[in-house]
Amino acid sequence: MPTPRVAILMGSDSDLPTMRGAANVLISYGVAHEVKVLSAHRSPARTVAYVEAAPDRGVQVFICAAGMAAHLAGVVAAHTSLPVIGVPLQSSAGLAGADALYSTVMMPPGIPVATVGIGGAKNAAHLAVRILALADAELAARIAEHRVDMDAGVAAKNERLDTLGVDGYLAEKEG
Ligand code: RP5
Repeated sequence: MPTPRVAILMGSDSDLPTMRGAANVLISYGVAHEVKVLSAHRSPARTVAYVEAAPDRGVQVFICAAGMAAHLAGVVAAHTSLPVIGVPLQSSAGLAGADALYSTVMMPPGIPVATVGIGGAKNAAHLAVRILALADAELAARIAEHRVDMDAGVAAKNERLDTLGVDGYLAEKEG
């Protein structure tokens, strides 16, 4: 197994379907990572032990996802000097993820959590890759390629839209 450079942590296995998006982005960049269920509330000692041991195992960035009263990212940030990216998740409680967003983003000065949007698993991974790329020229080149690909994708859509018109474009997209 390659040394994991990114740790994707989540409060529950019910978060996995969303966080698969983060893992897939890291796979697309060829960034070694590991995925763990660790709860700030249900398994506090296990969570802290994992975070404290992670740097020696090669982990350089943490992505922490949780819903409801989401304290995972904050607790991880309290126990490491490595960058922590928080992903607030929507839960079934009916607050549409605003509960987790506030819990994750409002950290006290000195203990930062770089918080992405609600359910922003993919962007968390893109941000982790950008952090790693500061000291990894190969990864930086792959990010540049990805940006070119995105631009080409937008250009292709406009070309199709010009060719088909709005109704034809939507018919093709939906059909
Ligand atoms: C949070 O509580 C987890 O991150 C999850 O989003 C939410 C619900 O957890 P389960 O009851 O589905 O395990 O800690």
